[in-house]
Amino acid sequence: MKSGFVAVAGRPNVGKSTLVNALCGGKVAIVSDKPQTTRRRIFGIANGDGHQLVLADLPGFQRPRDPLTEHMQRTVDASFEDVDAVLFVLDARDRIGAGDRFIAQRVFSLGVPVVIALNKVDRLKPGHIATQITTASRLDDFHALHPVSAKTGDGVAELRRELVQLLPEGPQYYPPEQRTDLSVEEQVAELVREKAIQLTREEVPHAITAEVEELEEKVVRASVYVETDSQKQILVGKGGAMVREIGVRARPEIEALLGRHVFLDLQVKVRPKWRRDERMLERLGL
Ligand SMILES: Nc1nc2c(ncn2[C@@H]2O[C@H](COP(=O)(O)OP(=O)(O)O)[C@@H](O)[C@H]2O)c(=O)[nH]1
Ligand SMILES: [Mg+2]
Repeated sequence: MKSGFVAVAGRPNVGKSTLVNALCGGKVAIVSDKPQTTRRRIFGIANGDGHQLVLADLPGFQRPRDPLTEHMQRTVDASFEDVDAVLFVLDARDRIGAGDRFIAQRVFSLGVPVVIALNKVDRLKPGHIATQITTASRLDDFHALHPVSAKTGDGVAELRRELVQLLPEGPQYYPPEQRTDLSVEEQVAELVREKAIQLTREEVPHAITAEVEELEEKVVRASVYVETDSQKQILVGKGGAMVREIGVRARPEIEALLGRHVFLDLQVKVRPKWRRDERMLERLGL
């Protein structure tokens, strides 16, 4: 069979995680309109006839500002080693500029084929897409360029075929029913974090992390951590309205993942400066 690893590179927010989900045909990675939603490397596994494509969804390239973002950038760097190809994602709705060129320098020097996905072409005028394709193609000597919409699925099947063609002969790395390398607990914690991030603004999303304390037949207990009391107040909300809303949004997806009904018990806790706490980062797999 053809099998191998493709790292997904690009600036924060260009739609890397949404595209990985689309390529895998199901939700593997959480998504939000806030940068830094993806904090660790997550394998999304796309299985097909005679192939297994393992996509490494990654945090966006960034200048490290604290131990957390430092760990994130280290993950990105390490994940470029030993890949069969790179999927370089650009945002068609944004100016293709210095940030993209900076990443291009890295990915085009790896010595593996680079496939460019020009994402978010949904509802863009053909003329605008054509201009962006021209700008993107000036970046470097890419293997192929695919305009896609991770949101509508346009162009995704063609992109998947392209990536599969680049894979060498290899073993089946994961059982075919497996779609990610995260444990069930980690997937549940990510879903809780996604809803919390989607419902908050400004600095708060960056200060949020989540952890599953207990996963039983009928009960899931999870903690949402923030760094300060005022952030906790926001996450709890008036009379507990916010934390309830997080639960309302997360529970159906958790139940779909587990394949059973559960009671979701969410606690909001303060953990000062957890982003600078190496032990906490390790515990969270960051
Ligand atoms: N319109 C549109 N929005 C998209 C598309 N792909 C992703 N997005 C949105 O872009 C934002 C960032 O997506 P995400 O996958 O988290 O980006 P990442 O930071 O690169 O992983 C989210 O609000 C997505 O819903 C797309 O194809 N079209
Ligand atoms: Mg992401």
